Amino acid sequence: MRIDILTLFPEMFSGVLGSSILGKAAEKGIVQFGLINFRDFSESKHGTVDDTPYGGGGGMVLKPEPLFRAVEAVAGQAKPRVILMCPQGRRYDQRLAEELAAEQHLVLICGHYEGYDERIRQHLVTDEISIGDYVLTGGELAAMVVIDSVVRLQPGALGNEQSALTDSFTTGLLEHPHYTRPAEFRGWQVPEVLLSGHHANIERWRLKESLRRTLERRPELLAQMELTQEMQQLLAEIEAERREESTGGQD
Ligand code: 21W
Repeated sequence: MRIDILTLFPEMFSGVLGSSILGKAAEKGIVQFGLINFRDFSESKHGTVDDTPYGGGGGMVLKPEPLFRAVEAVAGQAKPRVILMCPQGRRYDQRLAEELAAEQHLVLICGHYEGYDERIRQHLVTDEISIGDYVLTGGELAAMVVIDSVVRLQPGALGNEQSALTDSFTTGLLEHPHYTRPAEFRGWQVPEVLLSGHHANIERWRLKESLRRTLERRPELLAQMELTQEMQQLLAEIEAERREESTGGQD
């Protein structure tokens, strides 16, 4: 997979793209990154990339020419997904990460606190993505979130012990609690079942605690899921335990 990033601040990416899973994926040839400063594609000798808005008002608007020229320079023959990182875009989630992970070539466009000339949206961009309802100073951090989540889904990007298949947003449940040594820490015990060596009971406990956590924190995830017989049984137990607690154990 190839990922080209169009930004006025390419230096923001060097740490993230060079480190850890992403750096190793690039070393292994699983992904190739291109960092393009679209100021280099400006038509003016001063490197102008924005201008005042037609119709007046404040702020600046990114001009179409530098972005069109930069995308045309990286696009090649096949048509890449050209993604504009912007607050008005489709909300990013694991489903969209999986969709993008299946592409050969992504081009990510990052801007700052300014508008884009509408012709960029209409005639250059194939997708607009937001990573959530909060205001960033620019699209770069959002692009890094997309890149990180897409690259780790590429075959061979994760070590064997980390599997994308068991991620909570892939299984649909939040993770169960984890414990390691010591078995007692400042008087707090590790749950007995985890020390028992009884694997079937341990799996059942883990599934139950995953369900409990999802019910408590993200009930809308459970509502969207198909539940097995075992999950329904465990949820019934959890609900009985909750009723028990809310009556103070008096019945
Ligand atoms: C913040 C850009 C506000 C534009 C005309 C002139 C990319 C982002 C961003 C930013 C505005 C994402 C205006 C979640 C985000 C991003 C910077 C509004 C006002 N109009 N996902 N000026 N949150 N943010 N422009 O902020 O570019 S993906």
